[in-house]
Amino acid sequence: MIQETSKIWMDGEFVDWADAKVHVLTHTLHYGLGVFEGIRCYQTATGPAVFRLPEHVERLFASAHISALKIPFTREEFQVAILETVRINELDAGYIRPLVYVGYGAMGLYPGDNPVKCAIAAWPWGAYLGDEGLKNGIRVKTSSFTRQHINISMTKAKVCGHYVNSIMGKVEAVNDEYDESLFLDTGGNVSEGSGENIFIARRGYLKTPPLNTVLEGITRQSVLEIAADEGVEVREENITRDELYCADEAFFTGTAAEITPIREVDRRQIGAGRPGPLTELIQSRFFSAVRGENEKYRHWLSPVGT
Ligand code: PPE
Repeated sequence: MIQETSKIWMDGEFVDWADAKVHVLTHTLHYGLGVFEGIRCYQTATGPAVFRLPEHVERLFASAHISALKIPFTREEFQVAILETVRINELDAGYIRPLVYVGYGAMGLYPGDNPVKCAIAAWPWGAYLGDEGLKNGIRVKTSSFTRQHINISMTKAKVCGHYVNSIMGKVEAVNDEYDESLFLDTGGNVSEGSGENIFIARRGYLKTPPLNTVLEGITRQSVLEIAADEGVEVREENITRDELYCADEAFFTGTAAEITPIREVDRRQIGAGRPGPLTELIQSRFFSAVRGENEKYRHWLSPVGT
């Protein structure tokens, strides 16, 4: 169960958690055209701070633009509302979920003049794939469902309906007693997890799929920057399934998943079957960055303030 907090921001005002409701004929609930974000807030020595807030708000607006939804707020208003949502709920650390959806009005596929509605919720959320997974690595199953084709779903947009594909894979993986699913794209290359980007390490360098069929992950981007600062080469190139099987290391990146090592794929051990040196390096640099312990990455944090 979700850990409830006190208030949810809805269209410019805060309402009690229990009152944050919509009509059952809300357009997005039927057809899936809505866009969302997942953002984390971390505890730092100088108080809670939101990780890469402008980048997340920018992606939310890009998702809306791709989906032809006009958000009735500015980027600045959204950023302020996100910080206020963390503050009002007195969260030290947690997860923030902004959502933009098509409200009640006409039914039928044409969204017409239905209002574009917005909400922001925030709640405490620990390790997405478990503390044990974060520490020792997770077991992954290649999904029998293919990732959406780039001209079927606009993968640069974080659209609610895209996650049906993710859920199919996730449920299949969990039912088969794995922790997470991995999708291949229509060309057969490794794409991404149900809610994560993937990296592999091989012969001393990192490799991640190019931004064709995958979400433009903000954690992925942070890893690219950390790797560059550490002098670790990263190639944005296609990865095949057998190449993944033979990787020295592999890990998932995502706001919810953070940096989660992968220790097994399809019952094949990856590398030594535990987090390898590059994974541990990236993971430790990432966690010190989000906790404000590294001056170099201080600009990634927006203090929540009092
Ligand atoms: N790919 C997908 C499909 C995806 O959903 C996410 C985030 C990523 C990659 C990584 O992107 P980023 O968070 O910017 O590094 N998935 C979000 C939803 C998870 C959920 O279960 O809900 C997240 O991590 O917030």
